[in-house]
Amino acid sequence: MLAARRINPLFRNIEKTVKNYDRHVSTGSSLLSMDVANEPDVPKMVTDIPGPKSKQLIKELAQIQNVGAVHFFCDYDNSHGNYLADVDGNVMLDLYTQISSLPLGYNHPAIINAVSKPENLSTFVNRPALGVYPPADWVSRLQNALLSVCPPGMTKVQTMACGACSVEHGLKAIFIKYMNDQRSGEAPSMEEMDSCRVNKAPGSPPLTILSFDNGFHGRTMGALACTHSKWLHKLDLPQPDWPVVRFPDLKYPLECNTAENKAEESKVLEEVEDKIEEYNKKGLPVAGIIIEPVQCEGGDNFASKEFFQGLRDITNKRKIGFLVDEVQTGCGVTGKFWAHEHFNLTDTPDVVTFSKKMLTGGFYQKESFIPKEGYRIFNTWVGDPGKIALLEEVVKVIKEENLLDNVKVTGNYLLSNLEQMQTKYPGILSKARGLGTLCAVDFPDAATRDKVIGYLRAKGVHTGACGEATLRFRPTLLFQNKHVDLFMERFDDVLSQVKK
Ligand code: PSZ
Repeated sequence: MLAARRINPLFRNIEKTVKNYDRHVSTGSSLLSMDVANEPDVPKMVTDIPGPKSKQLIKELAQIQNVGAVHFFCDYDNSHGNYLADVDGNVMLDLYTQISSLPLGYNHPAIINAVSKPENLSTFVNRPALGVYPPADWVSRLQNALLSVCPPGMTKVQTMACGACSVEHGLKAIFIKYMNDQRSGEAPSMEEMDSCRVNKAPGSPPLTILSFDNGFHGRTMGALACTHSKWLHKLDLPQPDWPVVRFPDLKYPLECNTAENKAEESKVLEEVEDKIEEYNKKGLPVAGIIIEPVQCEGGDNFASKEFFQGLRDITNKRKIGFLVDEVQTGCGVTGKFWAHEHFNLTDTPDVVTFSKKMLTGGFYQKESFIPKEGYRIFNTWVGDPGKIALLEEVVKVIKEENLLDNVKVTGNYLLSNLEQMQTKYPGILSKARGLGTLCAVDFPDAATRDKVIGYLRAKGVHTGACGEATLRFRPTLLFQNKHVDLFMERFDDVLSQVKK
């Protein structure tokens, strides 16, 4: 850290940044009217993107890796709050935030502070195999970082590495619970223990998980079997025969299509029941259902709380698992800490997965879904205490600064502005929708959407796409109305250009 202080301009600024931040926190000022540390007032664009330095680095990286997905190289030292700097000196308002994974933006003083505290040094230096050799502060860190923001009614948490890894292990917890119920809690037979090692029944039972078309749950093999958004994720990879049901296709504006949307959701719930019956009958019993509270990668598709209540009721009635994947919707972006809190479910989900803004992967689970034996949900690291130390700070800031309120205020403002823009540009924008700052709007086609994203970036606003023709908003929890105004001004310009 000392060596870094000498050479890294970021570290030179730490003390100043942290001191200013401490002053801000101690005065208890509200972020709704507060500047984020070191954030610029406006974007600054000096080159095309990718600029010459980015292009050179992309060329060099191409000698080592496939660079087909690299947009540009970033200058993280000079990125602050909601603003991302690139290596060519461009500074953009970032509404995409590393694929929706920055709770407090870039170089937040509370996080820098956590990294620079001497008492945290060992946590960052020594990475333990947490499942077998946890450090003394592990319990209190779990309590501060993860249990203090448990979904209501849930009290157990398991850390993991990334989102897909969390989904994988969440699915395993569901299968293991299902088979434990089948055996009425008895120990497995010798035959089961022998046969599973070579992928044969009865130890490897032909169980399935029901998922939804256009859902995204990660790219590892089990998670991928539940992922149905783009062919690029799936092509050439063998997949198990697991049931897939379409996600409700709601008509907008919602308030003008209530009856139709209700009928659509009831129909999908019937299709879920039918599909479970079909798979049970053909000897591939459905052990659980996995779903995102809002289908994010698949196009920001929303369904009503009644739909989710219906699913929870089906899974409870049939005694199968219900996994709610909050990797992208969790950590406050919808205005509640967990998106499924909006649904008033009759019972908590059985498993809730998280990652992205939570900085660590993992999942909450009902106690009955924790396997009896150790080493069943396990790997070398089972997460990373360094990330939990950072999450502790993030959770503290979210609470101290009432960031969920900030998200509600900014989210409402963003959505009402999108609705106004949709009225102004009816041929270009449709289906403005959102919960908190997790907002989206549709374009007539991907080409128009991508053109708008390009033009916006040239004007210093970095946004992201999802689904076929959707623009999505994934800002930090520090995103404020003034940022919305700045975006809308540029959005209006770009749309009037596209309209011509
Ligand atoms: O292209 C990709 O691999 C992307 S782009 C966005 C994601 C992945 N999102 C990750 C994600 C998610 O949105 C949901 C709802 N569930 C699971 C995942 C997987 O998380 P990671 O990427 O950490 O494995």
